[in-house]
Amino acid sequence: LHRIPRPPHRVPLVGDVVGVNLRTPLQDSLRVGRQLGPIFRRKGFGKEIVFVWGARLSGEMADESRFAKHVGLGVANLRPVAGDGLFTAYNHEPNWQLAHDVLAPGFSRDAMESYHAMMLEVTGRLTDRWDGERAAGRAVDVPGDMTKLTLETIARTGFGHDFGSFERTRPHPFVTAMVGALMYAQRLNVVPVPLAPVLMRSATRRNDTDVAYLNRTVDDVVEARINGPAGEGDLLDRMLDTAHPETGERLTPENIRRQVITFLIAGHETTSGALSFALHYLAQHPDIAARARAEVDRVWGDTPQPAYDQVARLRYVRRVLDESLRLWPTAPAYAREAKEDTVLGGVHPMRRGAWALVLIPLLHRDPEVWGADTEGFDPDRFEPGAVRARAAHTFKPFGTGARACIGRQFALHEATLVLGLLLRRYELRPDPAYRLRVAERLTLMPEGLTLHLDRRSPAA
Ligand code: MNH
Repeated sequence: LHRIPRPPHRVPLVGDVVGVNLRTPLQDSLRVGRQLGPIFRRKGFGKEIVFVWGARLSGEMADESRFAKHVGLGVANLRPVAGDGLFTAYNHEPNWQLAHDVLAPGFSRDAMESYHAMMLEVTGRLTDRWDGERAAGRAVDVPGDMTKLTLETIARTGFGHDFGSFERTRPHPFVTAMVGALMYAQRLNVVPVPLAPVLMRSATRRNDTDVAYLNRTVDDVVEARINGPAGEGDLLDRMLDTAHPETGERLTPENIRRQVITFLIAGHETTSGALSFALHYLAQHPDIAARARAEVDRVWGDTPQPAYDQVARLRYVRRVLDESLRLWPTAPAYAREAKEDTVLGGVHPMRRGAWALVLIPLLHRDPEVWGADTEGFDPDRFEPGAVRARAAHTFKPFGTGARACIGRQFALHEATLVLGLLLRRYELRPDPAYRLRVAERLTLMPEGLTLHLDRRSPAA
């Protein structure tokens, strides 16, 4: 451990966390990481965490024969909410493989194609709302409305449920409870463990209420399905009806509840942030927006509703999304543990089970990979030639290995479709006073982002 750099001023007991902003622990670590280099450690209240971001070391940790997902920190803190659901399951828990096998077909090409019409329909509700805001001369609340959009999309496609988000002025209570639970899980990382019960007493009570609300919501969704008509072969149908093809095993009702919570949260929170950052960068770069818009016009023509196959053909729009996820991967870190005793980078011995946190925003800014100007927004970094020229494991917004994101194609289809529809319909005008501020609640979100819209003419 002594070979790993750490901040110079370490205070007894408290450690390296003096001056840490409790609201932005991740951005704090990015700042420290920039100073200390590709591997470093920080200690807070007795817990020492090793961070890795250099492309070479992160690449090594992507080797599935030596490393695996570690359920720790923010992920472990979500166990009371998501239990042994896919995202929070330990590698050794049998429900991981079972649920993975039952749900994987829900993300196949055929399944995705069946979600497409629902995604279009939900986006229609967004543009109705945005047309109204535009007509009234009001700016739109980008993160708020992207959250409505992505929550409705996963609820509808996965569970045949409608939260009515667009008919509300305030966020749906599910979202409020979810944000509360995510913030609470994040705070547990930065509060001294022995003091947590005292310092967090009221927060803990609040969290219990939030978790109870989340449970109740999903129980209603599941019950409606059991008592009502079957769905159209969505995620919930698969969980209720499918026995494992080889073992005949089924998911238990308690596990299904955990999976529904997992998907309702994981299925919308990160995509909402990704769309919000992309809209921010498009508004800041009119030249890039114009190029993306020209592509939409060219590929979609004037078909009012693009077909499933027309979405993946928006190559440049997709690069805009990739570049946004490079700068602000909305699930900004993942933990990896050694499967056996090993030596990282030929220098750092790790015992079996020892783990480190990969800081994705810094990996995505490693100058050895991305060049000197790592802050500049440039979708051409994702041109096919440039991608081929880059080393493997240098772009990791969806994590890595067997435990990487199961919803990747879902998120990319949804986000590309939505960006295409919005670019075709509106010109985006930023608030000149807005400076990007990134809010953290385990995931990242551009805080307070509003945009003015101009309807394009001729109206598309
Ligand atoms: Mn998603 C795992 C990022 C969209 C459902 N997701 C992960 C991981 C990352 C991630 C990173 C790995 C975490 C870890 O190693 O601890 N996910 C994203 C991003 C987006 C996203 C950046 C959008 C952009 N995720 C989605 C969507 C869904 C989803 C959409 C569902 C519809 N993600 C999951 C699930 C897992 C996961 C479930 C856990 C998979 C597993 O461990 O088997």
